[in-house]
Amino acid sequence: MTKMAEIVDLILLLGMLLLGILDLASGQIVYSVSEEVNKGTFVGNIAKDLSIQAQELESRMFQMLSGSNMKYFDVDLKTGVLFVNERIDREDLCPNTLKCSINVEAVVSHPLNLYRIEVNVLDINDNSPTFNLKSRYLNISEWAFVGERFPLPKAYDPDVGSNSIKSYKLSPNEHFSLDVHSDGEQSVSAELVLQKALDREKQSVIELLLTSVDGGKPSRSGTLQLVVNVIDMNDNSPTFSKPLYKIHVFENVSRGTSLVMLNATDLDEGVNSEIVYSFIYQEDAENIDMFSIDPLTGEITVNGNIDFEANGRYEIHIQAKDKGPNARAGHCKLLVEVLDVNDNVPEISITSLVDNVKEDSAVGTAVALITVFDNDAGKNGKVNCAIPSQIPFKMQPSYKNYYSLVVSGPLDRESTSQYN
Ligand SMILES: [Ca+2]
Ligand SMILES: [Ca+2]
Ligand SMILES: [Ca+2]
Ligand SMILES: [Ca+2]
Repeated sequence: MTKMAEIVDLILLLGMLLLGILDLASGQIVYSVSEEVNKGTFVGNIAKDLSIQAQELESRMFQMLSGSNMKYFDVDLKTGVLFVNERIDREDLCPNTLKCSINVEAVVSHPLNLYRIEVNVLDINDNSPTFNLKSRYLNISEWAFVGERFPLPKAYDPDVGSNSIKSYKLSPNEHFSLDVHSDGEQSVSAELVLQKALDREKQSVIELLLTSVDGGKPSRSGTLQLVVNVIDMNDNSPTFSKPLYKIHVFENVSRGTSLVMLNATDLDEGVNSEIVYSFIYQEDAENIDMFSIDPLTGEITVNGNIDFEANGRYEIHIQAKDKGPNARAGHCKLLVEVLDVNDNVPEISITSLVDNVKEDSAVGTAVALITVFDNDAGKNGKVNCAIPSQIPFKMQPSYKNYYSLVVSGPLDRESTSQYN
């Protein structure tokens, strides 16, 4: 056919369409073909379906009308077979629509006729569900209630119908289950449901795998890593390493000396575990001022002059409090035993004294009663009382700190008239 003849034919055809002479409905045929099939795949036999002899196609100048969809198909003029001429991607051709079809038109002359051919493109499951993220972080308080729900991102699958997303699955774990909602076709979503209470102190991060599965045969799937960060709550009190600390200190210890480092720990995190140490002032504990405590380290130091004789034992109550909201506290007791140092000189007092001793006084005659007292305690308070041995007197212990000075040898006024 010459170019001129073609144009004439076309004008004629358009004229007929305008006048409504051409019966389009009579020329309508419908075929179906799957997407992504090979070039040359049989779609239908046009000659047979339009009741045209295959050998007449050429003589009646059968031709597909130029249009944007023509490239997908071609006709073998010898056999009348309509076949796939180019790759058909349903998802590219008809994104987000359930039904996808390609309309092509064909024309024959003698007599002139126009045919419309509709080819339905059938979906195949050639896409896997995908999430637009590799991983999703969820911050969940360790105080979340069992039964609490947490929405999850949806996956996307460009296929349609049963080839699209059908369900979600969750990796086995002890804390969460999955609730899958199917709100009609193309809309399946999932929520995490807390099944067992969280405890940040036991496990602070929980990793899960969410899998989206489509309904194709065979099915395809896509995964999303879920990272649950368990947010700390102030549910632990500081605890001292020992409920009772016992220390000994010499009474002459100098001010500022470090005595002991108390240690408390709190299993929580951040401010919920930051500890402040302090003394608990009780009614009978005014002597605590002898000591001080470092609020940050728990170090106890001497803050006064410790005097065994004034107080030999201190009992101090200490608290460790965290800085969290609704602060929690732990307690311990510190016992300080003061050790005596020999810092007191024995005091000797003569209770009674015989002014004159006769030189014929018998051995054993008491001439004085002496009291010895030492403010120190224990060994340091023990007093040994003695007098020079070359004189005829001796000390004789009588009762506790009392001694008697007794004559221990012959007295001779002529040789020694006075003893001091
Ligand atoms: Ca799919
Ligand atoms: Ca598909
Ligand atoms: Ca705490
Ligand atoms: Ca906690």
